[in-house]
Amino acid sequence: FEIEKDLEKALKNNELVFYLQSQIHPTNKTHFAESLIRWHHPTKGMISPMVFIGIAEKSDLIVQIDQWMLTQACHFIVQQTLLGKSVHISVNISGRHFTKPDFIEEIETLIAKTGVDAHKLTLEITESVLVTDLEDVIEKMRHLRRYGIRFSIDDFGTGYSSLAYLKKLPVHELKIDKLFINEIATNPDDFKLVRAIFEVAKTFDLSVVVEGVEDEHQLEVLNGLGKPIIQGFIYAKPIPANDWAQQLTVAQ
Ligand code: G
Ligand code: G
Ligand code: MN
Ligand code: NA
Repeated sequence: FEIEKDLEKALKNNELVFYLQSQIHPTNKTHFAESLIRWHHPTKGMISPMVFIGIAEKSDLIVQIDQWMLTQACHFIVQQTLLGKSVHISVNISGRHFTKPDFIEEIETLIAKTGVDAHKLTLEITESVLVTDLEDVIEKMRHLRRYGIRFSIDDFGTGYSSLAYLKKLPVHELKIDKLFINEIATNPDDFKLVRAIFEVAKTFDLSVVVEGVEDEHQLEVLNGLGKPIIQGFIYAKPIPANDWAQQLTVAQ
């Protein structure tokens, strides 16, 4: 089983599947979710992105995967909006993709082609992007923000970039990785780290999404620190987008 070759086929043969995981906001009436890819392999069954994203990132395959997902997400937003549902989708963008010279153009084309309201779209990038050409990153974000697109830093705190960039970067949101959340209710160091990230977010007026919340103890600790957006199994697992859509209520 050669992942690279099979992935190319998967893109052609419609084997990729679009999943969504709810992000629970303390107040907002809009339904938020992160798009997460799955691969329905003809003989191996469902394959987790943990297995293939890393390999795809070694080539432009990851760009094609991201583009496939972005297109799905935009069509989904348009479709739900027509049904009177207010949704907001966060899409993962790999570093290789974001740093492409024609990234802005690609997103502009996507917005034009799908007719999506870009205010309903967040792009998640990781810190790895920020250690490349920071001026280029800022320029791209500024440009795309004009359409209403939001930016989020995924896996915040797990990379090697410095905090200095935060004051320059036109991002809206930090996502705290599950790694910091696992023992937040029992490990004082993890608690202090997460508290520090909340402080940083407040300083720069950024939203906080907390990933990997699985139990009430974690939730209690987090709600004591602020009122973050929660993405975790305690509320919802990633499910096929069509199933996710079934549970939505009409806005107003
Ligand atoms: O559910 P989870 O196992 O879904 O996802 C594992 C990893 O795969 C996550 O780190 C996530 O960022 C990554 N991932 C999921 N979907 C996509 C995608 O469409 N594009 C990229 N670049 N990464 C994705
Ligand atoms: O792109 P990112 O690394 O943020 O992707 C989120 C990852 O976290 C996905 O793999 C998703 O399935 C996973 N995830 C989200 N919530 C939970 C949780 O509560 N428990 C576990 N084990 N994984 C989670
Ligand atoms: Mn993500
Ligand atoms: Na993460």
